[in-house]
Amino acid sequence: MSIDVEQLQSDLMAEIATADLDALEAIRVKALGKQGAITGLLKTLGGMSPEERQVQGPAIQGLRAAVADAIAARKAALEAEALDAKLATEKLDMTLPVSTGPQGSVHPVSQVMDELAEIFADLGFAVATGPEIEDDWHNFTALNIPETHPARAMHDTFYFPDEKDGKKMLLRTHTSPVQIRTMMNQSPPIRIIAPGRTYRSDSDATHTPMFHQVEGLVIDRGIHMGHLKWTLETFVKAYFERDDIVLRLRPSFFPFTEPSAEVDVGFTWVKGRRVIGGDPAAGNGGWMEILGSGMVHPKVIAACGLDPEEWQGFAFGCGIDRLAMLKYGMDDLRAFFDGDLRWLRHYGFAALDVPTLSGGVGA
Ligand code: 2NL
Repeated sequence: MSIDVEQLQSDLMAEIATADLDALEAIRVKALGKQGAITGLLKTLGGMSPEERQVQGPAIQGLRAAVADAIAARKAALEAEALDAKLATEKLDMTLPVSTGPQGSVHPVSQVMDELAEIFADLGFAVATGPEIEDDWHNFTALNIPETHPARAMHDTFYFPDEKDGKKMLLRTHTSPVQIRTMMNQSPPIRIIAPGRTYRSDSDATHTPMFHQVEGLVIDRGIHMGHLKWTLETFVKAYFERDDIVLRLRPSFFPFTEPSAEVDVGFTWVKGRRVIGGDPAAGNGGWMEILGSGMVHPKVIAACGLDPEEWQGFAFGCGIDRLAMLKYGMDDLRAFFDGDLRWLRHYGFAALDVPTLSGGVGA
């Protein structure tokens, strides 16, 4: 039996040299597959005499290796060619804007809380938090509001069913209990703000049963009304981003402060709208009440285990929802908590520039 190995090899090589990827696969099957020509030649080795096999064995193996290598090389070349062609015709513009999925937004109340934390951080205040479910001692008694005090009824409190140990549990009506807990757990000097959710059984165009409040508290030696007034002026200027803020302190009453003062901020009429800032004495404006404040009542300081002869302080409280409405122009409080996505898209803030709209104090 004589096979022209060389002839077969040169035929296959010629075919491989011009084959495309599909033809290449057909050649591989035809030569090296189960029924392939070279596979058939390898099978004939078994029937040969040792002498003949000595000659034909290496020749056929050499053929098989040469053809397999040639197919692999041609395949790699064709694939590289295809990739080059693709790269030459396709364009990838890395400067195109990325298409984003649905985006959430930061609620105006969260935005304002961040702004408040930033402004007061610059003045040395820490943010304090506490439970929204409180007992009546922290929410009322410690604040000089005894059981019979009319303020308890005025607060329209949400009470829980009576506890076995006689503790009356409730939803906090203000964030003052956070300040009470801070005074009992930390030593003066204390400078904190307590922002958070508060609850009163009240619902109309200007009241929601859940609302947000921020209270501030300073306890140190020798604190007086001057510190209160400067702090509030600095805060209101930073928050509304205006230097021409005029405040008016009016005598008032809260059980937990003495003396107490309501704080009005001057506004100016601009195109039929009230804009915070300017002096009402100039004639084109008026006063808007934004805060309640006062010197912490000695009985409150004593209830927290501190000596009121040594430690004094001021405190203030203010509605965050209203602060947000005044700065960002929302006019319906109830829409704040409806969860209407159209409202949130309109009034919400981008998640990546959360704080620092106000830039803090002295920025
Ligand atoms: C208002 C009035 C105010 C306080 C809150 C306070 C807290 C402690 C002691 C004394 Cl622990 N005072 N807070 C003081 C004055 C006024 O809020 O109209 N809030 C919306």
